[in-house]
Amino acid sequence: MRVSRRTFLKTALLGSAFLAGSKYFKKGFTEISRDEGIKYVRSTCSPNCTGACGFKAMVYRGRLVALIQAADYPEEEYNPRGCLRGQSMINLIYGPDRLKQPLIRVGKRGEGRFKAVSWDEALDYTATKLAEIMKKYGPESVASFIQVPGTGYVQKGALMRLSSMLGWSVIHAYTMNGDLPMFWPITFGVQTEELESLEWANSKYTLICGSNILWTRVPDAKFLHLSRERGGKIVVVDPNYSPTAAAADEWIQINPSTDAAFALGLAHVILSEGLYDENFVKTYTDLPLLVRLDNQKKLKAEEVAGLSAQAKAMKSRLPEYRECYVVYDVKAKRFVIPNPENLKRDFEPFLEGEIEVTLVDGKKVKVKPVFQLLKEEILANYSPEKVAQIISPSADRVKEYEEIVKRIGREIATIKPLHIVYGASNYQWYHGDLKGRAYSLLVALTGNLGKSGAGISTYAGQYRIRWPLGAWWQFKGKPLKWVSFLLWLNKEYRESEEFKKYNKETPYPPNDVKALVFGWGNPFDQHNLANRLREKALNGELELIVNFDFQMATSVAWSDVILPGVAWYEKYDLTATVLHPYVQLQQPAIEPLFQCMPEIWICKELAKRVAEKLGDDELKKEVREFYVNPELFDKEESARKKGEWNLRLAREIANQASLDAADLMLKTGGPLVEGITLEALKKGPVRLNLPAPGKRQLVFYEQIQEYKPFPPVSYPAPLPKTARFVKSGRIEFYKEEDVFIDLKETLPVHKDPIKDTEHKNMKEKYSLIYITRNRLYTVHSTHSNNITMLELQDFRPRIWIHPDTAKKRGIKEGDLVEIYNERGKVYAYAVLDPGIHPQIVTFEEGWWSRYLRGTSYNTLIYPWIKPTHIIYFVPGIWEASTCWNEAACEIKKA
Ligand SMILES: Nc1nc2c(c(=O)[nH]1)N[C@H]1C(S)=C(S)[C@@H](COP(=O)(O)OP(=O)(O)OC[C@H]3O[C@@H](n4cnc5c(=O)[nH]c(N)nc54)[C@H](O)[C@@H]3O)O[C@H]1N2
Ligand SMILES: Nc1nc2c(c(=O)[nH]1)N[C@H]1C(S)=C(S)[C@@H](COP(=O)(O)OP(=O)(O)OC[C@H]3O[C@@H](n4cnc5c(=O)[nH]c(N)nc54)[C@H](O)[C@@H]3O)O[C@H]1N2
Ligand code: SF4
Ligand SMILES: [Mo]
Repeated sequence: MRVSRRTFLKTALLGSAFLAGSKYFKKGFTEISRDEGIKYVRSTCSPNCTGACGFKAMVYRGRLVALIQAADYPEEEYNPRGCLRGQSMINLIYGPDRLKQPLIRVGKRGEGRFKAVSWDEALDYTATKLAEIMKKYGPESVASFIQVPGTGYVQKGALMRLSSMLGWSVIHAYTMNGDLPMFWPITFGVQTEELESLEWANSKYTLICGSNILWTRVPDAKFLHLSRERGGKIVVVDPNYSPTAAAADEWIQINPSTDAAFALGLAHVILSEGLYDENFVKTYTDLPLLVRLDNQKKLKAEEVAGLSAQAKAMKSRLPEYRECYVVYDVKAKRFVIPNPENLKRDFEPFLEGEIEVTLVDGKKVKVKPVFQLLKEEILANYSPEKVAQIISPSADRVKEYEEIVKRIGREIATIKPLHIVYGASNYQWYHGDLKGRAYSLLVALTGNLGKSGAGISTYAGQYRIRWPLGAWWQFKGKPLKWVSFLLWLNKEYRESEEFKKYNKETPYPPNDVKALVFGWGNPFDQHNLANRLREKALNGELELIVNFDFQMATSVAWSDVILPGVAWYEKYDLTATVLHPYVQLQQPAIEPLFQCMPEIWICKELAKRVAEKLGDDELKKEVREFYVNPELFDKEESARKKGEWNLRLAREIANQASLDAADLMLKTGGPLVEGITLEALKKGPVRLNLPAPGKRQLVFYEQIQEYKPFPPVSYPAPLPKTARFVKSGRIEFYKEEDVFIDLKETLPVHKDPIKDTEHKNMKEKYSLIYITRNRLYTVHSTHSNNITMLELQDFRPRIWIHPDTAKKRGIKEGDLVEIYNERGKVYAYAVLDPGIHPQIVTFEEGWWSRYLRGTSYNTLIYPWIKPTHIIYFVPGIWEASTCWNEAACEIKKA
């Protein structure tokens, strides 16, 4: 390298100035002990990635200098966890986009022009606006949301506590993200269940259906390899040759969203060859329950002559969410009522055939067991021949696919334990619920639940509430008022006949949503479905937007006030993830940079100031209890009065308040966290007290091994809210609610993608499907601006397309391409990849608009709502969920 004399001199001068200024200069570098002033703090990395990897933060003179994998999990296999994103988090904390102080917008929304203001000014401004909106439209017209709680129960809980205290609406991010796999509540009555990743190594057969584990579970992917080393087989079902497919024993390329047909084809093999686990089916599922052929409803015991008295007596002893159904006992030769509260079986139900039953009114009706109906449906419509026609990507491979279906059907029925991983991208389609119901059928038919290495899992973000958090999340027990994100965005649907017909319980704020207060999310990139969020910001429908980010993400530019929060090495918090069932403590390694503040403090200040602006004396008194210990609140107020208040004091108090909140959640969290103390967590991770041996996270261990009824509880919803989804107490493959009958979805069936949605509106004009998979180099849009990660991507957003798709449109490798439909467009550079399905355009979500020439990849997507998803409303458990991939598009050279 050539250095000009002038540059050389300048550098040398700067260097010596630094040395002269350093107090260590006189001692000489060699005299400094390497350990002097170096400390390590155990914390966790915490974006919304399912990772929650333990890290040791190395701090030197108050500055974070390195992040080192903690490698201190009690199970050696779990060590170490981490990835390059987590290790280069320093790039964000000290990066050029880091927010420094509170901001108030001066330019137009989206423009990104702000004035820097003091905390007092920002908080008072926000509180005044919020109080005005609350008075004018009612408190529920302010909506807040946090992202996935598992990345931080304390600070995120503070925003929930604030929302509960002030009576705001709350949007559930899990459904906003499209992460709720609807087949879970439909089939099992739960939000989700899963195997922890350590258990993957115990599976002998892993069927990965549209989950890109090698990219999206970086620290867990090794357990797949471990499974293979131990003789397990890994099969990937994906329309695209994903990085995970490349690491598998076998890749089965299927047409987009044809998984239900594929799974039912496998079920065909299992049923027609008698390979199913009869005892499992009879004991744990609704397959033996009888269905009336006259009305397609399950036969209720109280309808049956001779059973109704017994049914009434039984029901009076059961919780009201249970229903008494009927099986025909072939040994006793009579109709009997299985106990929905105890699955231990003392009858021998018949599974196949048809019989007549006399009802209390003397009417005779024909009934069949669900098993019989299911078998008829599958034998008629899902033979390997028929399925091959649906799933095969080309006509000349149909015969080959027929053989594949037969072979895989036999393999999964005979090799145990079987684990199915049903990925988010795969269920994020309009009919994703049907696909999940079909995949669940496979684990039930083969008896692969409740055991080590067996089950079906969906891993999507750190959403899961592992134990009750209400003591902190609710202010004095005031329940949260939920509002559905998709209903908010989709006014047409809200006003449609279909909605009116099927919706019974989804609430909506009478005066609409007028203000948005959020943190830990970047919705103006990640969720601005069909530009609807941006529209609401631009046309003034949203009167106030308040954001807590710690860096200048796109949503900051769309906000009116920015109250800068802090990153995870600057505060205390509790974390937990679905992939390894540990509770961990985040501890501050450094003081927050600039004027950034822990979110708990921001929420406390907003609570106090909104109460004042509202002039509500009750609230003004109660707000002392926003921090668990009111003395901490008093301490800060008294310092303020004496003129002794400063940021450092407020942070110290906020840190103590954070620890108090964590302690409260552990002490009130019940058996799963019993005995887990902050003291223990300061040293390292502690496993949840799960019921399976070794405290392992297995799928429905207690239901299968101890005959407990379905569902287990899904926090925070109380059991009566969710148990009504599976009134039989069993795994349900037959759904009898009217909407399922109307849509012909009482049983799992295959329905083509796009047909019921896009092509109803846009006809066949857009023949490609736009899939936005998750990116290796970012966690959603977090790390979008990480210089290390950008370098690995040539600083370019890309789309992956099949060479034939490209050729037809005159697109060459590296060309700038416009991907568009009637709703929006986005730009990216073409990668020609023969592993991509010819009908698919794969874009990697998570790019900030600034890297996309101002376009947004989420403008192409529409907020579809399926009517089966609105018949109940339990936030984050049964409600409409975004389906990102149900989007048709076209591409051209830009
Ligand atoms: N690196 C990284 N990791 C992450 C995240 C991240 O942003 N970056 N985000 C985390 C979060 S919150 C989530 S929700 C998860 C999501 O993680 P995943 O569940 O792995 O989802 P994707 O990566 O979007 O898609 C996985 C695969 O689904 C395939 N697919 C799409 N449609 C279909 C279909 O119809 N059938 C089948 N069989 N396959 C299909 C795609 O081709 C793709 O290969 O990842 C988590 N982990
Ligand atoms: N088209 C399409 N869109 C998608 C998806 C898709 O597959 N396709 N996937 C969806 C899914 S599954 C998900 S989970 C969502 C994710 O969507 P988002 O949750 O909106 O994702 P991020 O971009 O990670 O947003 C996190 C933001 O919070 C900030 N942040 C991080 N930690 C902290 C903190 O401790 N304090 C504060 N104050 N701020 C913090 C970060 O700087 C960042 O701006 O995206 C969804 N959007
Ligand atoms: S980004 Fe995710 S996988 Fe990577 S270190 Fe952080 S938590 Fe772990
Ligand atoms: Mo997610």
